[in-house]
Amino acid sequence: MKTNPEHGFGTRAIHAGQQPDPTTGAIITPIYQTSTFVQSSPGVIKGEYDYSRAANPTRDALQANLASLEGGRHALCYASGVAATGAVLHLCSAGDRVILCDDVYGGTNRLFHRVFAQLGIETVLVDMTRVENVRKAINEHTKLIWIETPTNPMLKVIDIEAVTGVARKHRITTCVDNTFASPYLQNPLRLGADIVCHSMTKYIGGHSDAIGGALVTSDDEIHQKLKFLQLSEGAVPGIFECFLYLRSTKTLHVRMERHCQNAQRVAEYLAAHAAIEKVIYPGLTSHPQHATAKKQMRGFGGMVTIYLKNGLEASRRMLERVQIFALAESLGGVESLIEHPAIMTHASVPPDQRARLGISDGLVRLSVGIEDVDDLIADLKQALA
Ligand code: P1T
Repeated sequence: MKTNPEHGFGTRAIHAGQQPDPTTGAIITPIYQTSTFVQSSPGVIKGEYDYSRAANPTRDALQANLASLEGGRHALCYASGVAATGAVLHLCSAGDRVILCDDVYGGTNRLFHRVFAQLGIETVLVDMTRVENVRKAINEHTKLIWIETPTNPMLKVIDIEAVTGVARKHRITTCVDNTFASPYLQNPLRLGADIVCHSMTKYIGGHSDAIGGALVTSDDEIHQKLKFLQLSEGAVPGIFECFLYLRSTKTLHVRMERHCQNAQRVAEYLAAHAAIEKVIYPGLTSHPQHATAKKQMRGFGGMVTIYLKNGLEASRRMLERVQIFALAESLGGVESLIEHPAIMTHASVPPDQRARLGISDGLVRLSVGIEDVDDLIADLKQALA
């Protein structure tokens, strides 16, 4: 079926980028598990394909699907979310400044500060919940503004339209890491961003069985540069992974609805619990950027962050006692996960930066899955008893 941008999200999720196989009629795009394509004469290829690092039909179908879901013209897929992030950073050169929001995934922080810093790219950390902080950090060398929203793990919500508006005036490229929201809840290109980045490992994949990343843009020039880098650097996903992601996006809208419902219930339950000092969830009216979240997101997502009253002792006890929630890094799968950012996902963030952000020993992050919510709440109740 040919889809168009007017089709609803669910229709595009299931059909965009995919046609029945022309040779057999198979409804599902085949796994073209091949590294190369035969040529009849040097340089004479049958269709569009010569070598799978450059392009592969299964990956092309996934890329077309993701472009449609984000409302973009082009998508490129990568071997991981950090590989996708690195590809965007390679648009910068020595001497350039990048403005990064202060609360991001620990691996993103490490990539900017410990890999690209060595190549002469300066990173300035900014709390982007105040747009004037972004304005102040811009200088003549600023090439890129990297927004993650909601942020990992503090769930700050950044006004995408406000920040991209400032960037546009200064001709600075913007990239939004949309991993926590997924394309179902938020479409940054429509809010002025130049590039959207995803760790497909999370909600897009949704089943905790593959690692992958993606970039989406509507800017032809940026796409051509990124496509050249994808070919030249080669951090492409495996073909079977592309098939898994293509299968996963078909249910993204249904999964996200349930993630949002369950997370809201879990957040409300924990907010009223005596052992909890504070709950951070964009869907609670107590969240400082609740209004921004309401404006730019279709739902508030599946991530909930909490502070326990008794620091490390209480958080360790809770994390060891959960039965349905699994103690593990990562997020966005159908199964609920729980983790300790200071010791696990954000251990690579320098301690003083963690302290400034509030990533303390009492902080616990929940990725609320799509199990029966009453069972999830009962599990948290017994773990906190
Ligand atoms: O793990 P990978 O697919 O390379 O994705 C990196 C990444 C990028 N952006 C965000 C917002 C992320 O949360 C991640 C990965 N995050 C975890 C593994 C985690 O547990 O937070």
